Amino acid sequence: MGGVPHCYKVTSYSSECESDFSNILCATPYVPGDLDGNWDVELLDGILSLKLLAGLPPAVEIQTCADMDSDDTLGLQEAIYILQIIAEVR
Ligand SMILES: [Ca+2]
Ligand SMILES: [Ca+2]
Repeated sequence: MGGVPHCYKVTSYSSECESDFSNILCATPYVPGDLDGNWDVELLDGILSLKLLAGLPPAVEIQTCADMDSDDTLGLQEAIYILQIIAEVR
């Protein structure tokens, strides 16, 4: 699993005219459960999620976009989600 950048440039059509293209804009989607931001959900993410639950300081910067249920918190749901991915049951 990995985040692949999506890049776009846009133009506008109206009847017979076309505008110039815009500058290229790129965005890379986040990976739910990827707490360390390496574009993969793996054992380290599971360990980080359990450390967060225990109130221990993480060894790396946590990616808040890893929130998989959109409740703006990283907690038990993420830990379960990550462990299910690691165990290949999800
Ligand atoms: Ca990761
Ligand atoms: Ca959450």
